[in-house]
Amino acid sequence: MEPITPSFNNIKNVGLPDFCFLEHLDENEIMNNISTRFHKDHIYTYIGEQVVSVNPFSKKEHLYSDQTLKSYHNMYMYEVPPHIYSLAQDTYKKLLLTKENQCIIITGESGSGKTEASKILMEYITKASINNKINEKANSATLDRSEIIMKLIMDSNVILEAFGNAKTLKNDNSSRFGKFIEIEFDEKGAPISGKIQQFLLEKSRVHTRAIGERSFHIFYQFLTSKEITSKFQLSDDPSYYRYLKDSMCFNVSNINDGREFKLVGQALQSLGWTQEDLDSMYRILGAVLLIGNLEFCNDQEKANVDAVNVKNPSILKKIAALLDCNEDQLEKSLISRSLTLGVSKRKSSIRVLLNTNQAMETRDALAKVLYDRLFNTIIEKINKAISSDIDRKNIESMIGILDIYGFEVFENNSFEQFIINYSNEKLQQLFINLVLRQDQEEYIKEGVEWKFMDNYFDNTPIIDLIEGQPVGLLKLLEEACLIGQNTPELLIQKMNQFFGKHNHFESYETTNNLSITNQSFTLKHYAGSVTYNLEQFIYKNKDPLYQDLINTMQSSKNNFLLSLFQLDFLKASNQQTGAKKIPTTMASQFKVAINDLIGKLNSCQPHYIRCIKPNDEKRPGHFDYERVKHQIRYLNMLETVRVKKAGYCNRQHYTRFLARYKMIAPATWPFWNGTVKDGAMEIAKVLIPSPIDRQAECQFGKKKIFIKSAKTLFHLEELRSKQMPKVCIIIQRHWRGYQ
Ligand code: AOV
Ligand code: MG
Repeated sequence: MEPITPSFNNIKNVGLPDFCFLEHLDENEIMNNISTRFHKDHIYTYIGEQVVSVNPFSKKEHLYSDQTLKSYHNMYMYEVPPHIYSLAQDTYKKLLLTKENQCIIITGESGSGKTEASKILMEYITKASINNKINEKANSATLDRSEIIMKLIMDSNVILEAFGNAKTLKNDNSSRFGKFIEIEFDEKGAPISGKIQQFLLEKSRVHTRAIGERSFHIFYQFLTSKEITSKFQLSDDPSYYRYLKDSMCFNVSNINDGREFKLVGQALQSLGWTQEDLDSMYRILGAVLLIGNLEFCNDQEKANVDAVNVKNPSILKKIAALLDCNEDQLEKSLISRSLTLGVSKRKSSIRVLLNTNQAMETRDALAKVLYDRLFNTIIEKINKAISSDIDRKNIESMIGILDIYGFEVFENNSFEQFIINYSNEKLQQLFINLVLRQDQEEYIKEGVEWKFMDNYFDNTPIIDLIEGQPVGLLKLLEEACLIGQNTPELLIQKMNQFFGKHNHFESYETTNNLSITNQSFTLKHYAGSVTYNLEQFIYKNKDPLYQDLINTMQSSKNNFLLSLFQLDFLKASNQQTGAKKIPTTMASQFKVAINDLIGKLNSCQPHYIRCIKPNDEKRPGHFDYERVKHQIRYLNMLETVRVKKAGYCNRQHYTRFLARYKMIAPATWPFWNGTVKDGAMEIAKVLIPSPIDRQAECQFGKKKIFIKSAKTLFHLEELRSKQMPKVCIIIQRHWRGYQ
């Protein structure tokens, strides 16, 4: 195992385990350290109590063995090599100690390793909390419940990834939704319940995506089952379905769809899904794929030449059978739309026939709504299973784990990337606020000297540009959706009018940049510039949900399918009773959700994992210096280390400090009868005899000692190593005394 307390010798060999140990702090030193460590297979490094993780793109089994996991049990972060386990242990320990809610925020760009990190975290928390419960000698009923809950939460990962992840050009297993998993504990630290919150699934992936990408894993998975495809008379060939065929990618080299599908089935069953539920789900998946094969043709006999009919009625028949709804009604809701005219009692309804484009749009809207509702229902069912039978009074505190979609830039960026990158901006801002606040608070709480630092990159102007009031990009987009006249060109004009001179905004009017057309704009995000194509923004933000489609789904005889549309019944009755309105457009709903989440995270004790992607080719062992440097810059790493170092490179509880270093001072060795703080002061006297130097290097807080520089920490370790033979002799004598 890597020693946590480095001597100057091994710095050259394996790098320093904590960036705060760097004596001369600059970008090069950070880069050298991270690169040395990466090449020596040390993918984790601390910045104080944060963990920086560099994706190895290859399995490192020894890092996650049972033995390694056990070696982190009950240890403090500074005592053990950097690892996600030590951060998980620290989080759990703080939960037990303070009974305060904890959250772990995992950030990094697409493919940097956030989702993997979240699974490693959960594995540790599962094992540590159950182990703790055994030690607490809890009654066996609670122990069973804890084990069951954690197993269900772990199982739900498999399901969520199957339905919410997909291969993109950046990542073979990219999360296309954001998730916040809360594990709730009783007063003894046993997990007793859980909750999963999801953020805006990228549902347009069901019908469209870039060439070389895949739709959600589950579609390819369930087609591998001959039993299911023959039961529902579906083709098992993914290329038969236009929705899957269009992006020309069916297999992913390191993903075994058949094997994953078995795991998904087992996980769903362990959550209590019946065979009937599973069958209904397969019916919906099959129907969604077949919906994509529907085509429309002009109906010459109708007065309106634009009007269309379904060209392939046999497919329509199959879809109606799978969804157990009326075939004629289904066709009607795809090729026409009812419009309500007049007000209150004078209301009347007319039917408008759709043209080909409108019918195709309606068809895709049906596929999207079915899949999105299915995804939400799955999460609801998971939540029911992991929170049932629980008396909420028993919940003392929780650990929340946030794993969202990472910052991404493609050749063509649309509304989805805008939302994804906006949420990453929000997290970046939270990081800046919390990291500064956290340190400030700790220094003040402990009563040590502290000098304020504020020379970091602040992304507040970008966030204000996006969500500012009274005018921000979201507001303009919302207006474009609610008011008639809403073309991308008009929207761009409005954006220019308000933000043409903004430092983080560019458009064709403000720049000669050829990549920006009159249907696009560029935002200079904290992590880089992204040009967004506005073409689909208004449509996607409106996310029209055609009432006729909903009515058709609500006429189904399949109970499972009906349950997906239950909320619409509720909404309709709320509208009649005039209940509070929820925001109507996607972006404004997302803004409310992300701000609620930020509020929640703000009320927890935060812990950070910052993930770095070493190269864009997913190549094991390859460290692309420039790509990493770019990330180091926008992650504000140098500034973070500076802020941490401006304070103190190391802080330790007096009890631990005394236990580890008491052999250094004659006054504390072998026994010390005073307070732990006085004992630590005795050790510090031996460490730095000059009172002035000592005062500059060590600060004595209420519960912790703060050590300024890594040099002092190394010196401390050297003194300890020198005294170790003496300790061994005494221990041997002690044992002989018993023999
Ligand atoms: P992400 O969550 O950050 O991207 P993932 O966690 O999905 O990224 O990681 C991408 C891939 O990198 C994984 O599928 C693994 O193959 C590999 N990987 C990541 N972490 C490790 C690790 N610790 N050890 C070995 N391999 C790893 V996105 O969801 O796209 O933002 O939206
Ligand atoms: Mg992910």
